[in-house]
Amino acid sequence: MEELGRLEDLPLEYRQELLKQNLVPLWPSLRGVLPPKIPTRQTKPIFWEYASIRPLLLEAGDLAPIEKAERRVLVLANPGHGIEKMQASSAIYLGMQLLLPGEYAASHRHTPNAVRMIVEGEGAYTTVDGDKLQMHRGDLILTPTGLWHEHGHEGQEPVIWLDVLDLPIVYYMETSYHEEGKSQNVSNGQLSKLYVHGGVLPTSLNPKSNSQYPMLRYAWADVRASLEVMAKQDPPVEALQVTYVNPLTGQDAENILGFYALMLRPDQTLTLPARSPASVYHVIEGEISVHIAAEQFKLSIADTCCAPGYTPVTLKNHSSTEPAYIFMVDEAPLHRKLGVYEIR
Ligand code: 1HN
Repeated sequence: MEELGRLEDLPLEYRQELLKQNLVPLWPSLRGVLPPKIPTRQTKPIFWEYASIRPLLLEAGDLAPIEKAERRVLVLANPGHGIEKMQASSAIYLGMQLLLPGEYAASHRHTPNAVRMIVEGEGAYTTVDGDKLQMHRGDLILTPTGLWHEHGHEGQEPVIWLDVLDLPIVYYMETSYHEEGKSQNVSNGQLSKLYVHGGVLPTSLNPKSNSQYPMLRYAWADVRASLEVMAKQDPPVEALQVTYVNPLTGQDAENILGFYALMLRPDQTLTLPARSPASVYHVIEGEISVHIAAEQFKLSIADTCCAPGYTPVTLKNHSSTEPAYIFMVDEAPLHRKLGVYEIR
């Protein structure tokens, strides 16, 4: 990249004087922070195979007792950011969490927003803001900023889910912290179950109607059914995609990251245009390939990959008979709020 004068070309004495006063000349670094036309991205296209994570996560079940670990998680880290930073992208954190039968992960709350995408196993629940939410495969459960949450397991088999947080950006802003709490009282509200169909909302007679986040669980059965209805439309809808939204506002379910479910018809290829946010793809059902710039990944059920922003992504269903279903995450709500969202 073209430089605007080099630091080394300045007199040594001058540089030392600047340093002493905590001053830095901009011109040698200007092109670095404002590259021409397209941002420099540390986020690399990376793929994580569930079949390889699973045995290591189960081994962590022996190595890390839940009381000591608090949350038993293997983080899906993007080496482009430095693996120790525990980031998938600049704003997205991903982790696979294991809860064993009988275990309890104590109540806490924190500033980063979280969601869980349930990957495997029955019988676990998470209680968020007093709402006890059962976890079934494919369900999306929200833990928005500041809400108390705890996990428990009343079933027989290990339960595994994908955690998605905006931790990297909240940490970068120096706003990340947590509080420990006591076990929550479960309210009988089952508020999330009241939000069943788009277009109608329960008229506010319930005691928690003041909650900013009335819907905390999006059952996979319902989301899948919505995609199936879209798939039957005539004329056909090209991109079978739904956005997880807050039913009170119609806006994205959380403030920073966006969550979506996509259906690919048998043999369908779908190209998503280059957009400014980084994105994550996680297979709920089916076998797909994901092309990201020069990389191509083959994803089976529960596999996950991520793509940098400003890069087109092509999704392809490998089956000629079965649809494929994909959970997608991006940083679009953040980019829109900041005014930097772009489609190229
Ligand atoms: C957290 O609170 C959970 O509550 C999971 O299950 C993963 C990663 C970073 C920070 C907080 C949870 C997390 C986390």
